[in-house]
This record gives sequence, structure tokens and C-alpha cells, in this order.
Amino acid sequence: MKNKEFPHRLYLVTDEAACLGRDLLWVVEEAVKGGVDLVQLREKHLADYAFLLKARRLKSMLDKYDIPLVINDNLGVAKQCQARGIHVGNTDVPPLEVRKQWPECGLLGYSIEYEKQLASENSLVSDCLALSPVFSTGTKTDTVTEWKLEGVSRIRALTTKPLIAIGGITMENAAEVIRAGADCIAVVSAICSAKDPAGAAAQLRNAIEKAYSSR
Ligand code: TZP
Ligand code: MG
Repeated sequence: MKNKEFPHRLYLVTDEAACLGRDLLWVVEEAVKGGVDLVQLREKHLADYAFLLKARRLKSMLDKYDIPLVINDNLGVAKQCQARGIHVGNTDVPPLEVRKQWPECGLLGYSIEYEKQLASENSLVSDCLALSPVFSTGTKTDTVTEWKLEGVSRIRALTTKPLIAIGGITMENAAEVIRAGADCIAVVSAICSAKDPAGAAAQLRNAIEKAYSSR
């Protein structure tokens, strides 16, 4: 099954600590030049105002390339910087609440950590679901279910929502994750920590497109 309404294939989730000391904006711009088509600003330690300033800087760069910005788990920042949308986890502000507080939200993502979340109202009102994590990863260690390829296929059979795969995805396994049923691959370290973020993004995008068009 292909998801034509969800056009994004390679999603960069930011983590400044993974950028090897390089400027985050530079890393993201290189990634976009290479083929990233959706960006999430994920800041777990910044105060709201610093988060907002960073989001505004990032958004004005991404606007030049017409690449949408998603804000991780901060509704105030998402609204104030006029992001395309927000991504929330299982323990963040629930999607039902996001819909009430931000009716204009254009892309609402929700992390699926437990299979029982799938049938919930929160999943139903979301625009896309992230299987988190597909493979265990050093980038985020407070995780519960490791979905693996089998989990991606199982969830694919249970929902028509666009599925984003995140966690431990690299050049080596991206194609098989797409073949298992994911519509989009989200990565942190495979791009942020690459010596050449543009080259890494280009290689990933190429592998994803090939796998996607052959399924
Ligand atoms: N959510 C689930 S896994 C993860 C997030 C933010 C981190 C993914 O990082 P990496 O480096 O692509 O494994
Ligand atoms: Mg959270």
C-alpha cells in the first residue's frame, strides 16, 4: 500500500549533540540539499524562549527550500513560529488536545510505543504515526517497544495512516524498513553525525525512493 497523501520520505529529527560540534543550521541545510524533505526541531533542554528563537531561525532557512518544519512537543513554540505541525509522544500533550488548542495544525505526528495506542482516538486524529523505535538506538534510550521489521509489517496491516519509522535506521537497513511498510524514514544520527550530511541524506533518499517504488 502506498500513501500518496503523505509526500514525505526522509525526515530529519534534530539533535544538536549529535552534530559533532557543527552548527545545527548548517547541518540541516546540507541535509535538505541532499534530499531531506521534512524537518523536526527536537529540543529537550532549551527553555521556551530559546527554543522559539531557534525554531524561527530554522524556519526561515527551511522556507527558502519549501521544506516544512515540525516542532517536537511544544505547542506554544509550534504556534508562535508558525510551524507546519507538531510531533508528540505517548506522554506529551495528547493529539486530541493539540487539535483543540491548535486547529490550524497542518501536520500532527504521534509516536506509537505500544500497540494498544493504535486504536485510540489520539491515533485517529493524528496525521501520521511514528513507530518508535524500530531498532533500539543510543540516541534515545528511554524507549519501550523495539518494533523491528516484523512490527512495522504488523502495524502496516492494521492502519492506513502514514507510518514513519524512527530509531536505529541507517543506510544499511532503510530500504528493508520501507519494504516492511513504512512510508517515511526518520533519522537523527545517520545524518546529524555523518561527516557529509548532504551526501548521507542523498544516499538515504535514493535507497528509500528505490525501495518505495518497488513495493
Ligand atoms: N524517537 C524514537 S528513536 C529516536 C527518537 C527521537 C532517536 C532516533 O535516533 P537515531 O540516531 O536515528 O537512531
Ligand atoms: Mg516526550
